[in-house]
Amino acid sequence: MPKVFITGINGQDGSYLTEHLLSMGCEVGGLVRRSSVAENQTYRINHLEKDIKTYYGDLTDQKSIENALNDFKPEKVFNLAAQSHVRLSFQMPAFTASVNALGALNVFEAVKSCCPDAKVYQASSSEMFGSSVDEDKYQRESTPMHPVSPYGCSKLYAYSVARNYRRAYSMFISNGILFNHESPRRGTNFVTAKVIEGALKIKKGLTNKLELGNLDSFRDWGHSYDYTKAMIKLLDLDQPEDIVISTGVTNSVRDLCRVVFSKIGLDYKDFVKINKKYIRPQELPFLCGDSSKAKKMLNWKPDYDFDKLITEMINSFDKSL
Ligand code: NAP
Ligand code: F7E
Repeated sequence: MPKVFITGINGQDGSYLTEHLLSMGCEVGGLVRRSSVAENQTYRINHLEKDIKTYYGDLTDQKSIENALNDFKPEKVFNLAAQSHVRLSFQMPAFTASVNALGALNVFEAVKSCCPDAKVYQASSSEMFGSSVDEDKYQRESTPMHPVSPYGCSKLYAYSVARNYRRAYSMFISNGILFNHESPRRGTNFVTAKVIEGALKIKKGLTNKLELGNLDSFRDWGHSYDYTKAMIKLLDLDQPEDIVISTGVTNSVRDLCRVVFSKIGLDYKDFVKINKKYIRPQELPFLCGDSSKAKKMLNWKPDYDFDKLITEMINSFDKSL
């Protein structure tokens, strides 16, 4: 079975992807950043520790990527590492570009020199579409990309250089253009996890309000468990491709609040307050992905819908609070 290397292995997607790959019998290695609190750093993959090989490294340090690849000798590389928070990318634009854009370039260069035949997955994002929506209100592979955040711009650079290296150096690099995906392992400063954790804390009497930003943006929310399966299928193709992964169903942040609070017997209007600090300098107002290409080429469709995703996240956060 193939040897697979993952940057961002301890992130939300990295942990689900590793579980899928190990269950298929793959050998899995990955890059982990040094942190002053090492025990927090790897909480999502601690249960997998004995089955994987991790290397300290950073996407901004190309030598560290090369050292890991030369030692592990992968046949597939998933580049999932990123500064993945859109609002924070406005506060740290250069850092975001350095990790997400130049960091991806470092990964492609490291693969080119250490394991040029390896198939590479680049974690591209629906945030690259920005303000752009087709007339039928979907985004798809052919939709023009007009990003509206430093994060979106950084991901568009990585997406473009992936396509460039594919043609220039005949490298196998595929872009998975993934719409928002969540899970019980989602960081709590992303809106689904924040709303669920906040609502449960209110229910338990630990706080009496939840402060949010824009309630009127729409997102197409799926589950990381499903989306990481699509990543694997994308690299199983014989040719590199750029493919949208989405549910095709969109909900507003207000819908999310209504559903979450009502599932635990509360009315969100009594507790949700707007705090300007969570409003972005520029917002992406609407996302809804057409994943027909994934259905056709990957035979992929999600198992989780919005309701099943939210229910699982509520149950999981409830147990851990
Ligand atoms: P995540 O939970 O934030 O994980 C990001 C991972 O990248 C973490 O392991 C993080 O390590 C690592 N990382 C950050 N900076 C790094 C650096 N300089 N060098 C090495 N590693 C670094 O994100 P996710 O939800 O799993 O997303 C995975 C990828 O898909 C990301 O590239 C994200 O931008 C992209 N994406 C996500 C979504 C989504 O909705 N989840 C949608 C489209 C695309 P630390 O723990 O040390 O920070
Ligand atoms: O925001 C609004 C916010 O931070 C969703 C990343 O995984 O998906 C993710 O990026 C919406 C936005 O995700 C709060 O303004 C309101 O409209 O959960 P989010 P995101 O920005 O869509 C894309 C596809 C990625 O690639 C990214 O890596 O919710 N919102 N109030 C809020 N958002 C947050 N975080 N916190 C609030 O208080």
